[in-house]
Amino acid sequence: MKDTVKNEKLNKWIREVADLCTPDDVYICNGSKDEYRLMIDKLIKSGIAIPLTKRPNSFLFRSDPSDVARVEDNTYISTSSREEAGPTNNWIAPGDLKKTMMDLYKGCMRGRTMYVIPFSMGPIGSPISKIGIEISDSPYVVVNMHIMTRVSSRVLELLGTDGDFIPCLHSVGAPLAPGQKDTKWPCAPIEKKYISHFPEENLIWSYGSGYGGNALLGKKCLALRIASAMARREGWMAEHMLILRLTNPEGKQYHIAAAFPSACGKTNLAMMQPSIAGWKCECIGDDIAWMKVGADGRLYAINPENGFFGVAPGTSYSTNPMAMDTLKENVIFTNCALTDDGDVWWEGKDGDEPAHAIDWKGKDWTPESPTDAAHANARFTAPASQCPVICKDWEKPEGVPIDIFIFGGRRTGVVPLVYEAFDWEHGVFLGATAASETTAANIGAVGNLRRDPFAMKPFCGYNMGDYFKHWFDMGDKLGSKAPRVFYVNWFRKSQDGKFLWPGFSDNSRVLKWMCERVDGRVGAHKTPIGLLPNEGDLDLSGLHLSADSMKELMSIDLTAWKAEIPDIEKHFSTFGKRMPERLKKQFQRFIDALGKHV
Ligand code: TSX
Ligand code: MN
Repeated sequence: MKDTVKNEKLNKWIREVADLCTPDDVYICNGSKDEYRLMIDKLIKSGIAIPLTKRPNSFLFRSDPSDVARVEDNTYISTSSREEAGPTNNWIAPGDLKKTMMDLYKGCMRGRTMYVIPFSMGPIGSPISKIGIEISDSPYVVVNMHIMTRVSSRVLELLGTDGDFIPCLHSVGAPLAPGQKDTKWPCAPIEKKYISHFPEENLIWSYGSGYGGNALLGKKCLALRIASAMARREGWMAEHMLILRLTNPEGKQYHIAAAFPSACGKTNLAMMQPSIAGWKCECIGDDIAWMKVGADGRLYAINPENGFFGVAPGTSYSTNPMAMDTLKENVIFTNCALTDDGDVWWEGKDGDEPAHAIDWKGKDWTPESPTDAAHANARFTAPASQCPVICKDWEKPEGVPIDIFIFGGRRTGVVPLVYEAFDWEHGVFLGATAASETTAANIGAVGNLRRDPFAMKPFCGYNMGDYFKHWFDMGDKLGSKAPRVFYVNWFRKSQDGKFLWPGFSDNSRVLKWMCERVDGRVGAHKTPIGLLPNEGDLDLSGLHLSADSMKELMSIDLTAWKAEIPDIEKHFSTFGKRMPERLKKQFQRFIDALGKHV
């Protein structure tokens, strides 16, 4: 251990954690292919990883049925005061939470190996990147971190003797008594799961879950919750946004960052291939954007991740062919179904459903079975570098200059296909009021309207009222170089219940209009809710869309918009004193504009 770890803070922390958690072994990861292979081989031997004959170097894992998703009710932002965490976060005082968790951590790695995982979020050495060290007793976490982050001994070198890092402590919370046989997916019961963030000291403590964002701490915990708090302190942005590059037929590049709540097809948009001739679209990231103001005053974005941790069900050659091609080899699948010929399957995959499969719980499944073969939150973990349309500049240390921000949600009615904010301040209002109707993928009733400001509700590591203010502050800093802001809704339905907009590749038509707005090539008309495309400006060439459908898609029903006011009022009132005056002013402007158009 002494040989590889020269960083004092890290050495001390490793020793403290080992003393507390009492693992059988400590292993420092180097991120190499050999290390990955050795870990996978062990997981295969114990029956935890299932090799897939159809996909080279790819494996299926099945989680415990109780450990299948992020646990938001067990997720805490532990700041000195409850006020600092704000109304959108669970809060326990740091002293109390640490005491509770220290008791849980005591001896929790008995019978297991403690892995020390040095990783970089963002290209190693980029001025925008951050170094994290995850300590985990889960080999599944190690192999996933290999794909999702840059795990490397170079990170330790970069740390040197006194460099700083974000400590991320993780345990599945299932110590083994001497001779006790391990389960295939060890984890703790729900009442012992804690996903805790201490933003005032850049610290993450996770206990009891081995799944996704609860356990792969570089992603939601570090790159969003902790990073958002750092970004506010340091004057940059950590956002729940995809990043893409559009290139027009003349070769001009536009960079777009877009925030959507879950079940809106964010990964699909990130890898979308345009249906309009001459336009090119490349993926830079599908989930998180870290953005800093560059020397030229523009906003530059990097994708801090190294892979895609995507929802498998619904992913197909028709919804996302580029994702499907990303998944051909070197992939970890979790909670997908296993076919008899040794491939994975999930609901919504292309072709016929298999006549027989093993479902995500390890049981026989046929099309007659009453349950789904794959879990609705089944995932793929795949290297971003394997995406056929990954942008050649996706690892550029300085990032790409953002021209356009998009917010959106899934709305059956009311919200038109696309509109532009009048200015940055109005754009902040659009982000702050973003809402989506719940689908079967959410818990609770289908079709309820849920506010998810900036798609950051589960991921903002501090008071969301202050987060809104941070957006205004960034606007002040960026001035005329701020990205233009748009709102989209791909999901509006006609009176007879059919989607009005074809979506997917045809969304490129909407993005094209945004680019032409940036260049001042097209106008827009002012409405109470924002700037709408003028008739004929949206490129609908080759699209079979009736004039009536288009009219319905772009229509603004002022009565329906007025009916939104009480819900926005209720939403905004939860932020109390922390609600920026400038946002209240935007809301008042919105109310007034609607009032004038009776
Ligand atoms: O991801 C989606 N996008 C963004 C794509 C770049 N989805 C899937 C959402 C679930 C995650 C969409 N679904 C989109 C969309 O733009 N639009 C729709 C709605 C829709 C569904 C099916 C059709 C059309 C629209 N089919 C036909 O028109 C044949
Ligand atoms: Mn996400």
